[in-house]
Amino acid sequence: MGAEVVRGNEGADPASVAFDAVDEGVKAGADVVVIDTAGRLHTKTGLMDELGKVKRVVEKRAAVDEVLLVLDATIGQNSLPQAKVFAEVVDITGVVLTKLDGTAKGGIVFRVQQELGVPVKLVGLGEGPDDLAPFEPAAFVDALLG
Ligand SMILES: Nc1nc2c(ncn2[C@@H]2O[C@H](COP(=O)(O)OP(=O)(O)OP(=O)(O)O)[C@@H](O)[C@H]2O)c(=O)[nH]1
Ligand SMILES: [Mg+2]
Repeated sequence: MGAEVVRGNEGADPASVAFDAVDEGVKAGADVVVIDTAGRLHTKTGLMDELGKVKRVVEKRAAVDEVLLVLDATIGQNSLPQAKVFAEVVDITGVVLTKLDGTAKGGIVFRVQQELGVPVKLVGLGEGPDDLAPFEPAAFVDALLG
């Protein structure tokens, strides 16, 4: 996709890598810096604490505009406890619902929305770079009930 990737040394503190990425983005005049917090299980307290730290450290360099929680539509009810734990650690501003191109319809996002009070902003409709699309509520409901 042509994005610049900022890496850290193996074993480096994720918060420091995230800080460096934002620092480089600011210096380069980038429009957007995306921090992907790969492989984070909500049941692992250490990883959740680390996530909170990533946000606090990054905020020393620039304001965080969005905190998106990516939920996999195929995991159904399991999304809810996951969303709750993430919301305790960081202020989530929106949900990304992936894998809506399969048979899963992602009805759990109604509960997630009620619980977190934030909108679904993007949906995943495939594995290609153009398959992340803005969420269209009417089309979502039609697919859910259709
Ligand atoms: N069909 C389909 N596949 C998707 C979608 N979103 C992600 N995938 C696929 O699902 C797999 C896992 O996606 P990742 O983005 O690596 O998942 P992740 O949650 O970031 O995983 P970790 O970083 O390991 O925690 C990949 O093969 C993706 O291409 C989607 O909306 N539709
Ligand atoms: Mg990942």
